Amino acid sequence: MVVLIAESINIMSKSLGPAMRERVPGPIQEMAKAEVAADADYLDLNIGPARKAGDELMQWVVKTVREVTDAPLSLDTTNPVAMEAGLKVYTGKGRPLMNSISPIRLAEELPMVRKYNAYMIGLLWGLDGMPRDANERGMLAVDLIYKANEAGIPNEDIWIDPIATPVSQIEQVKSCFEFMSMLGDMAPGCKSTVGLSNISNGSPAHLRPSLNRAFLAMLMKYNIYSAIVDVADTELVKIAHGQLPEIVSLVHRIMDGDRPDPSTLTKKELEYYKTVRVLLGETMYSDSWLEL
Ligand code: THG
Repeated sequence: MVVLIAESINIMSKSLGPAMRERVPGPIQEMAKAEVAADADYLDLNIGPARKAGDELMQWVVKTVREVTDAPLSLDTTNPVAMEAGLKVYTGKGRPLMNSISPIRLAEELPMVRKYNAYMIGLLWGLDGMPRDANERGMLAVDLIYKANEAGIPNEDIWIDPIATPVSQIEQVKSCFEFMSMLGDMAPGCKSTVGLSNISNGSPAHLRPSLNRAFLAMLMKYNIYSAIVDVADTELVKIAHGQLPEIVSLVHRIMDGDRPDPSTLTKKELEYYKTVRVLLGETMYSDSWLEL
């Protein structure tokens, strides 16, 4: 079972962004109920950088969602003042998840993790931006975990996010997998997560689920603990819940080098086969990869 963090309550969303800015509770509460009904374990409340009155916005979103569900929440903002404001009013089931903790804001963010008994998602984002390869991710992870431990946070409360990039940046995708294969040995006890939909950012809408599903099945080979996902994708939720074991094992066999005869595969298996080969960097990505 992969722990699912629902992504859709997001300031970037065409429908919910305006609702957040104008403090209209209805659409946000409907989405929260839909995410819980779709089996989300956490609801991500992403208010972005929230430079202007971020503290008031985060408190409003937390309280608005709390009126319809007591599901655990993931507070997602790069504004530490807004983060703390949300933690202050946090109630409900389970511990809060502090999302998008970054090496560049650790001094402000780490003390809050203990103070509010939260879990933390640590982004492997370097002081000069995106890490270039798996080793840079490793160095960032070691440094982040060391500083978190120093602040009294045990590995079990740290969820490492290697940062997924769009499939068009295939070298980054490969290094994300390589890093995930090392994480268990590097940081025993640490958990992991990934913003799954990042992989299909910029791809045509009707093709995004194929990429997201294959990416999740591949990450499961490295025992990914959780993922930030669109829970409206029921096939994706099934994969996460272990309800499509034959598909997941096919994906893992392909990753191990097995190349089944495509004519023996069902239509669905063939779709995964093609997509996994794109994500392994064996087939060049194009918006028509499934038709090849
Ligand atoms: N890691 C961590 N947190 C994260 C991310 C990550 N939080 C934000 C983001 N990345 C994950 N959340 C989303 C939310 C929405 C989408 C992608 C990632 C998305 N939305 C559609 C779009 O933009 O086309 C639909 C938007 C709409 O409703 O209008 O793709 O990597 N730790």
